[in-house]
Amino acid sequence: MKTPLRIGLIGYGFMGRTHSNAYSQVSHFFDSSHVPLRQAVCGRDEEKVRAFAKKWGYASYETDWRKLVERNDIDAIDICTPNDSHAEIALACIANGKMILCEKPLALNGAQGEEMVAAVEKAGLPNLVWYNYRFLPAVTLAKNIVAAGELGRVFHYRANFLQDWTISADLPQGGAGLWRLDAAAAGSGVTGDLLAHCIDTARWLNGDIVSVSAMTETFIKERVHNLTGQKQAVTIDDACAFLARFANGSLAIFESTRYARGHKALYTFEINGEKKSLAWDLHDMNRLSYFDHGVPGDRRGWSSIHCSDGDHPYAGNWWVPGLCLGYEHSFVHGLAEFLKSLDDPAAEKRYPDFRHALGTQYVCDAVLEAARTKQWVDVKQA
Ligand code: SOE
Repeated sequence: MKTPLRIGLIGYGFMGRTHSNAYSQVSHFFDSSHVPLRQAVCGRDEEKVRAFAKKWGYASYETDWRKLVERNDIDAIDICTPNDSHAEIALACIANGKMILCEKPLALNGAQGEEMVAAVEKAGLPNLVWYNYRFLPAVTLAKNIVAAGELGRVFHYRANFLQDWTISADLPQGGAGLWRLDAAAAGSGVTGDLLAHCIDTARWLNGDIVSVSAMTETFIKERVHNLTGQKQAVTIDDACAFLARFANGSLAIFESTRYARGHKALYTFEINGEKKSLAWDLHDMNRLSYFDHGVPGDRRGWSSIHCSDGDHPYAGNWWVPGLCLGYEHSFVHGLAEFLKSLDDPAAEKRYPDFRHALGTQYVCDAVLEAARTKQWVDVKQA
């Protein structure tokens, strides 16, 4: 028997679209006794939210998120608003007994995240944070290889997330689309927005990060604020690089910027173990680069696994072998994992829940503190 999972989506920007696509696709490709229904979408601009509801097949709309979370025909709320409202909305969802799927990062900082984790765990409500990249077949294959112990002792982890969209000094901060430049709405710049992705993947693959040393820079010091029309100080980190130690003794280097001319969204990582190394690149997302030192010397070299065969994670649920998947599939897979755990709450969770995302938040907080104090900082563990 199928159980409907009536979704209420709050926010309908870029992430609202990726999640709506996942709700519409998942039941066609992944079996679960839970079937998401696009029950309602919420946004402040009535004309726009009505148009979004029509385009994406939501049965109704609201213009006040408080009304949405109080509706008794909604089972789960998807929070796709800017970061400064995640905690308030999540706490209201919990008070109203709703499951939560929250856009990353979990909150503005660890203190907010702790309150969210305590409340959601006390209420026993299923919860997910949409760190999506781990659900791409090549990244999940990397996880499976590492988890099987095939790398042996891990020595190094390195990751980059590079963009170039904020280089122009004329770009304003704040408001729709540009709240990521406004520290009040975003909490931080590239650390919470981009490095948080790298940290989620890194912690999933290689375990806890225990200490960090960091530097940040704000290249453009003032920008016009869309909400006030005034030039205001920019207080986000435009770029951040940090060194880290993992609990397993390996060393890491992470870098992110929105000032790497030519790079739109280049997320890469590499992990080096005593027996094998793995590397991945978002621009070639279906491939996992793989080096096996166990191969005879004259055949040894990096190989490139195209993760599109039935043997590869998630790929068998889609088309025939060899055909590619894309960015949008990562959200479908994350949702499929969430539905799987509703079917079987005892099964291993492959998705980041609030507690895991709090651990990532603690790393971000420690990175920003390390940059501020120019000291190594120990990372609080979730
Ligand atoms: C920023 O440009 C952004 O859209 C992030 O907010 C997303 O989380 C990332 O996946 C792509 O880049």
